[in-house]
Amino acid sequence: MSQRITIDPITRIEGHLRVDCEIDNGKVVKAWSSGTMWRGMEEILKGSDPRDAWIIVQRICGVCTTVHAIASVRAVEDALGMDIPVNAQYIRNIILASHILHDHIVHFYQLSAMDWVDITSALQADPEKASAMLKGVSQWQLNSAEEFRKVQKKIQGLVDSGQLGIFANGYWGHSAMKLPPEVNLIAVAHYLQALECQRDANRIVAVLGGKTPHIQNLAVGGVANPINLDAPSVLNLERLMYVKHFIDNLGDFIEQVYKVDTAIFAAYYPEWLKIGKGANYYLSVPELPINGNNTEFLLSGGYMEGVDFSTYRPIKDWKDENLKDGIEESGKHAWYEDDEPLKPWEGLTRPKYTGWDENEKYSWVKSPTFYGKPVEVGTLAWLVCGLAGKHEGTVKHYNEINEIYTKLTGETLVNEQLESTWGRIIGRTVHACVLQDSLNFLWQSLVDNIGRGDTAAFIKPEFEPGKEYRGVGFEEASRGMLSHWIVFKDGKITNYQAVVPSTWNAGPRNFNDEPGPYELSLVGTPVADPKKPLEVVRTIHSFDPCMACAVHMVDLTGKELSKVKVL
Ligand code: NFE
Ligand code: MG
Repeated sequence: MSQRITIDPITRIEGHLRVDCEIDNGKVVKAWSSGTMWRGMEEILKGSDPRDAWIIVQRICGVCTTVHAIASVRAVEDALGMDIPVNAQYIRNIILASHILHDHIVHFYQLSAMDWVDITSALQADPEKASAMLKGVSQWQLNSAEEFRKVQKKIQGLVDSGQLGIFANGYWGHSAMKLPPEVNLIAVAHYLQALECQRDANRIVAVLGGKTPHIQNLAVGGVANPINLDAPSVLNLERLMYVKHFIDNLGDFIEQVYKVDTAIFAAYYPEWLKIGKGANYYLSVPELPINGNNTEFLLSGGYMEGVDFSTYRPIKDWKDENLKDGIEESGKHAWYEDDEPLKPWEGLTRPKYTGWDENEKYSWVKSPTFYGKPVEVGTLAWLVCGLAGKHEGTVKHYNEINEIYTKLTGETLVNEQLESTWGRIIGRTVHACVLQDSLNFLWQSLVDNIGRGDTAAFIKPEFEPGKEYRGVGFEEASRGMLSHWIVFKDGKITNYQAVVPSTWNAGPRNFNDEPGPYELSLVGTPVADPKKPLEVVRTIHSFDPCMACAVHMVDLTGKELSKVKVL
């Protein structure tokens, strides 16, 4: 007999996401993904000065703040056809990479680990055995039996007090939890250590960006960081060394903890390397430009159908017409007036709330498509495109995770297994490793360039009166490909559309009624207990949803838009 469940809201994500599933014979057969909050950023921007847009649009989200700011200045610079100083590229890139590292660490440990880890089982673990398990795969100094004993004591204290605090409301004791007590203990220890480590990533953003969240140092034409190695209160040698110290700390944690835990978890959850495949098309864009005119990048991008490497098409830079031409958004199943797919420069955001109806409109998230197809963006897409394109760092770090996996299981991961819930998480870890390498490179490049006497960080943008400008700013953000599309004339924005990673992945059915990536990824997922749909949450969490970004809309009347039905 088929059954319906509604999970509303899905928690440990940013914003409000509702997922409805039809379950038949213990498996999901159909799913609907709904963004349930409404805001209005794209409309607010109309009439603003394009040079101010970045500071407004980064308020789309309190999670991926820097990414919208940077995409926005890139869009205006693209419209003006202007280059920026190389120091500005390095500084923006260091901010972006650090920000994404923070995001990935928090996703793995704070937002999704508790879907896989049974914290109460950690109390049964033998700390000596936990420590011994990590010998030979990790050199992290906090993997000692003594450290694990301390963590066990902490958990015992929480359990005894009856207040699990940050660990309350987990699916403890669920039949889908498979880790042995020692691995559960390791995971909880690293959860707590990750809280410390992610701060170092944020500190880099704050030192260079002036504050975080929501950096203050951008400008159309570069950055507003005055550079002088010997002067106080500017970007000087002391601050650069401070940044370097945090980059090094992050490197240790990512290599010795995050990477190793990823392989260990995968080894204990091999079935999740078969469940959770989303859309059949993958898209990522090149990121971390290292010259002033955006023609050379540290990270590659591309398009691919499934994991058929013969279909891989590299995207060399953001000017690629095939990339720009393929992107459209439809509101057919979303609460907007306009059903027909529109190109973002012509895009419209006219809200029209009609209630939740699975056959009509059921989400505030629009449905983006690439040449009419639903496309998955994000770390899984980025990983498979990087492997197909033989991106050196991607291949290296992926192989290293695979080596640990082989040590533990005697098996080797194959590409088909990456199209899965756990594949998405592996992709995120590989992305973090590659970003970490990039940070070292970028920091050194910045210091060397300043050392050669180049302290330029800003070029004044020039605007021609009466001319209509159009530009697009692409970015490979934490959750995947982001693009900001701007049209302006005489210093005023006439249209602005953000096509956001979580919009691509969380989008409802498209103009041709095909489901979006979240919806597709849930089909076939086993659900042991429909009252505790942990399995559904695992797959949705693997995308790292951000609904503030996906909708960039908020209901100003405070009206309740939907109700919790089950769970
Ligand atoms: Ni609000 Fe975001 C990222 C953007 S959303 S987190 O990464 O852009 O998908
Ligand atoms: Mg939008």
